Amino acid sequence: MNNKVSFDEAVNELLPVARKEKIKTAWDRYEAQSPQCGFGLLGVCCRLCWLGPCRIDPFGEGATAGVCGADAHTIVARNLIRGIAGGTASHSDHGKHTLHTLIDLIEGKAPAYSIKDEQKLKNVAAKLNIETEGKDLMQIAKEVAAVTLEDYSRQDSSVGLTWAKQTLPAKRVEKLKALGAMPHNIDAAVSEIMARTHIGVDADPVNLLLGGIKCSVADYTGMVLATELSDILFGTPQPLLSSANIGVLKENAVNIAVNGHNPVLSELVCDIALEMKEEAAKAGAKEGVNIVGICCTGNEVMMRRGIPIATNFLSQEIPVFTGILDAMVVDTQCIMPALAKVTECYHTELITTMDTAKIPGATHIEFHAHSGIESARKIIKMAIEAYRHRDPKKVNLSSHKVAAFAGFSTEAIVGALSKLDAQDPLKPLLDNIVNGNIQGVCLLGGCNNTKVMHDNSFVTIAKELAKKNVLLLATGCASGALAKAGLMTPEATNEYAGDTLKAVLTAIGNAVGLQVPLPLVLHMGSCVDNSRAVAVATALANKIGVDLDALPVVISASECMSEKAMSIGTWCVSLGFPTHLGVVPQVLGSSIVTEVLTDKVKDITGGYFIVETDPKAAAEKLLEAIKQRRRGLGI
Ligand code: NFS
Repeated sequence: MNNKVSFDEAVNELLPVARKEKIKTAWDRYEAQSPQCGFGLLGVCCRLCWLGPCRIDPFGEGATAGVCGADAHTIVARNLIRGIAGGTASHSDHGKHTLHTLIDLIEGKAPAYSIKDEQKLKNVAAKLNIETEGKDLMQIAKEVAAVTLEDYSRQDSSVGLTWAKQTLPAKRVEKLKALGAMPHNIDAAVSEIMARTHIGVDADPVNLLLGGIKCSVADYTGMVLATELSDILFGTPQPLLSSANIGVLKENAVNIAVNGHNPVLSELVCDIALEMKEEAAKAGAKEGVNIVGICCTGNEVMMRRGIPIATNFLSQEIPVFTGILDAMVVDTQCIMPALAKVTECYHTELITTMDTAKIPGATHIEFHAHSGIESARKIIKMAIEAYRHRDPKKVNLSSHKVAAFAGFSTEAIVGALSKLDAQDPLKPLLDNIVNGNIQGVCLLGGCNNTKVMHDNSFVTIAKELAKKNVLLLATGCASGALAKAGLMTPEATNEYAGDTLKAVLTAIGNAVGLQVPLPLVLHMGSCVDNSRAVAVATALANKIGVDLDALPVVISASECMSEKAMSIGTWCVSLGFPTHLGVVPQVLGSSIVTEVLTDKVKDITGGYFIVETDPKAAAEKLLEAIKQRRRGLGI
């Protein structure tokens, strides 16, 4: 098999180590799965009841319906919206965990946590229409928590989700309501999908897709509240300098990778790591404890603390092959169970922490908000112990490490712009969009996928769009890829940005006292932090009195893979954005579903999917979508 699987040379260099040791990685497992099931790829396989499994012949020569009579359109639509429900459940579960940590704090049951950003709490309260005058912080937090809890528990279906209504433009909220796509309760939206896709319920593909749109609004809601409550508890990110790629592991430190999505645990691990420096030194690790990040937990701690990011989703097994990763602590989502087998061949401890996310072969150290400090200590102790058992024969150091700026929260972006215009911070951004210095904005997000070369599409699309003066934002594993590729630096702006974009990023860089341009790609955080990009877009839309679908803002998920990516992609379309997918979604078995997603949905939400697997062609299509929006605005 080809050893050049990635744009990231650290991956290409360490993969042969695994091959030599006969350890299988995601790329080997993908090869073993190939060719993948054609029915599955088209979405025409139904396993929803035990009459089946049924599958539809895509060539029209065999079965045209399952045993119950469901045809390809029904089956494809049901499969898709079940994926959206899965993604929504995941994000909202993350949000709920953060909410319950806040509630535990308010009730005095989470001594390790505090309100780190008081101003953010007040701003959130104001956004949710909660009066703050004369109330102490804990009272405000209590009321924010109560309003948030209602979005998970409201039974009155005539009332929409508060967080969605208060964070989206009024015009969008009205549109969603008119479509019947404003949920009243996040959990209910998920269970509604499960119920309507049961055998013998909703068979109308278009109605099913509308259900998917409604659920995706619940997904957005779970994400925005997860981001905002995390900022309250852990601080709102501000620009900082960090580093990226596997070279962030240190030979003389106890290296711990935090992997997953939930900052509730990783924040404590980072706090306690500082305290246990001496203990690590006693074990021989002169540089103490070195925390690095993987996937979205990595993005969370990078954004708030400048913790370096080692790698992203698809290459999460790779750091183990350096032989100097002492522990990988995982929380939830996008954690490959394969890690247990890979770490078994090394001294690396794999530690799971959540009741709902255990992996056979891993050590489980239960983590709860009330006893988090003890768990974090146990985890770090285990890592220090593992450090003593490193096998020098298995050490393969990687020199791949680049600088990466992160921390571009909405507040940080507005703060930087306010240096240009203190009274009206959005004006400089808007003026530059109107005069064409900035053609539009593209949010690069989403996962990695073995179906395309690792990290390659993100980098290609970013460079192509930057050349054409498109402002680039990034989240999730896209930001991991772009950070590793060195695109989150001022140098990248100088090298790749078109002249007018460069001038704007330089002007802002100078205004904030950097004396260099802002980075080419602004790191906005983890996947739930896609909500930060919506906040920027909403502020722009509100300022000029239009809905989101009028803005020259596009989304690209060029290596999408997870159910969460399905739900995010769908809400991007629900909110009105042209949304690129660089991996073919499993819907082509239905002409109706395909047509609705790529075309007809435009008429109802203004957004639509662009499916293009070639990154250069994708960049052109995204640019064309931006130009179309500009024409619509008459600019
Ligand atoms: Ni998003 Fe983050 Fe990565 Fe994809 Fe998984 S880690 S939440 S789902 S793979 S971007």
